[in-house]
Amino acid sequence: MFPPKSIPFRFRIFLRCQMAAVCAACFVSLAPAQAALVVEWDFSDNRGVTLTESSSAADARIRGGVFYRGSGLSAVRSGSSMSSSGWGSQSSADFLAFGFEVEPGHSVSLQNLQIRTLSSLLGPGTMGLYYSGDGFGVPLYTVRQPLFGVADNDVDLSALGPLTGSVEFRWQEIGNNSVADFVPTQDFGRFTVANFQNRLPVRLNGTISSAIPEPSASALMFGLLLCRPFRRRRNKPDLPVLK
Ligand SMILES: [Ca+2]
Ligand SMILES: [Ca+2]
Repeated sequence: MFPPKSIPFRFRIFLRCQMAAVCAACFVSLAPAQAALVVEWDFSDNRGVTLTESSSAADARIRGGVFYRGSGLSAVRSGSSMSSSGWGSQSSADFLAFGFEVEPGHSVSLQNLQIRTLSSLLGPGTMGLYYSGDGFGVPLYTVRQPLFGVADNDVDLSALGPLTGSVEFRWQEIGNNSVADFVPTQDFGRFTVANFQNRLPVRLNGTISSAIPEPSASALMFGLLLCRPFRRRRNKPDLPVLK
């Protein structure tokens, strides 16, 4: 059984431990990265007027930002959510923003955004999700807000690729047509965000990569270095025994 019995028992045990560590490191290195929490915001505990909403959890390599309104909007009282009025104009200041910052040395590949949105009857009818990567130029996603209902949006963001630094998303109205259709969006109409399916915090999921070698890779290199002298010894032909 490897390592051979010609090696002292203690050293064999040590080598076995190192080999096990190397195998574990290989397994971790080769395993596909699973999408996980990047950052989330919990609206379930909100009461009254929400001016801004801080992130409730985030990966250690991410600094969660706040949900905040553009200067064209006003806060409206709402429960378990964050609600805004002032959508009647077609101003670039009419937006609801949120985002995060990636710590230096890391990048994030987003998988999806999960968020519930709803509009009142004369609130904004069609909403677009924009992001800072293209200067909020083209909507990544659009949703037609349902009449007397909610939209649970599970937005695929996997096409964005690795993101670094500050990232911001914005909800903005597309056009100026209310949920009631054929009626312009009114300033007193509301747009509201809340927890996805009324149970999961608003959440960005994805995978985070590091430019710094992962511990598993370091362990692999360390293990290989330890094995080198041992492998040399195995391949070395036995010296003749002098008598
Ligand atoms: Ca909250
Ligand atoms: Ca508008």
